[in-house]
Parts: sequence; structure tokens; C-alpha cells
Amino acid sequence: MSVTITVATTGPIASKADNAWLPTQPDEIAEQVHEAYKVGASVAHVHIRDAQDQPTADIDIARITMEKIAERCPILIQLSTGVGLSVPFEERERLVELRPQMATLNPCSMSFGAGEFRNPPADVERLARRMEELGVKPELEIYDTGHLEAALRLRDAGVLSGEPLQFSIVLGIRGGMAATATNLITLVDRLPQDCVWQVIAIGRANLELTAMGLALGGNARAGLEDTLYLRKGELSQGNLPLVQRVAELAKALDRPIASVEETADRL
Ligand code: KMH
Ligand code: ZN
Repeated sequence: MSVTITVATTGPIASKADNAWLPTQPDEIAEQVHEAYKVGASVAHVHIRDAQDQPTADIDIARITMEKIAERCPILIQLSTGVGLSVPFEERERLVELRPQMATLNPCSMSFGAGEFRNPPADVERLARRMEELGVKPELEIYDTGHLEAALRLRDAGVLSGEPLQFSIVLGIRGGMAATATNLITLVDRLPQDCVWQVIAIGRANLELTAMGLALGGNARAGLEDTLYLRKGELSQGNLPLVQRVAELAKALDRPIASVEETADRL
């Protein structure tokens, strides 16, 4: 089965002080998405920043960023509704009104590094229902085993009807599952039949656990949101080297890379 590669260019946490190649403004993000598209990414996971480079759910910045990406390439856009720890849920959820092809849905609240990631059950359900109404495909972000159960409860309640369900297994966030092979396999074993899934491996274990996800038949995500480094001590000079590496890994494992059309058809 071909591999959908998602590029996660920016995220909510890192700054240009951490990695000068981190794209934060709409043109910078669109440029690096386009580079990733050219080497095989078919989905762009998009976080936006304000003029001071802080995470924001500003609808105009999001719209401009989506337009700048679409001007350059037909990659599928997955807006983050996680946005950033400091942004209230009521602002985050409005982003889906822009009707991106996909958006993330984080099913549970949790500690997140030194902060708190608030996803109260009633708010999550409201957002899930709105995504369903708008035809925005959710990517369910699973940071712990209980998050998967919460997502499956939404499905059982008829709130998530679009098959196949799409999951990210997030490993290595402080407050969520540790980045271990055992945790990955435990979660993969519990996924529903015929779903679409990828690994999001944060930090040092990014390469190994992304490779494991590919070997187990999953999709892959790459980019500076998940790791700023190509290897210990070597910053990645933008998103391209990370995406290229994952594309090469997939090919080495005899997994062809999905085009935008293939990814869209599968969903
Ligand atoms: N930053 C990742 C750990 C989201 O954007 O909604 C999780 C993520 C969530 O990508
Ligand atoms: Zn994100």
C-alpha cells in the first residue's frame, strides 16, 4: 500500500531561535510546503503564527496561508485545530469554517510539556459534529490509549461517520505516551480495522519510530513540528531534508509514495 506523507512544517512550540529555518509566516510556510510536495508530501499539516511568530487561530492569516499554498501546489491541507496551548478552544474551532480538506481533532485534554492542552469533551464533540457538517475530514490525534477509546466512543455515538477513520499515534510528548516501540505496537493493535494511520514521533526518537510506522504499514509524517534535528547536533535546514529522508525510507521499504489523488481517494 502506498504511503501518504504529511509535512508538518511549523507546529505551535518551536521558534526561529530554536531553528532559524522554521517557517512561521504565510509565504515561508507555503514555500516549504511546496518543496515538500515536490518530493512526495500529499498533505500539509498547517499551524499559523501571528506577526510576532506566536501561535494564533486568526482566520485571515489561516485563509491567506491556505491561498498561498494552493497557488503553489494542489497538496491537501490539514489545518491544526490544536493551534497552540495558549489559544482558547472557541478560537481554535473556528478554523474549520475555512473548509480545509482535513483538520486535526484532539479528543482529550492532557498535560503537554510544561503546559496544559485543553480539549473538554463537550467542545470536542461540538467540533467533531461541525467538521462532519462541513465535510472536513478529522485526523484523530491519539497521545495515549484512553484517547483512542474516546475517539471510538465518538464514532459509536455516530458523531464520526466518515470511513475510514484517520488516526495519528503521537509518541514522545511529555504528558502523553513515551516514544517506545512497545507503545506504538500496543496502539496499532487496538486501531479499528481498515483505518488510515500514521506515527507522529516527537524529538529524538523521530527517525526510528517513523521507520517502524512505515514497516508496520502506516503512513508517515515529517517536519520541523516534530523534530528540529536531522540527527544529534545537526539542525534540519528547513522541512525539505526531513521529508526527503522519509520519502527515501518509504522507497527502501518498497512502499511507493501516494500522490495527492491517491491520498484523497483513500479518504
Ligand atoms: N504537535 C503535535 C504533538 C495538532 O496540531 O492538532 C500534535 C499535533 C496536534 O499536531
Ligand atoms: Zn500540529
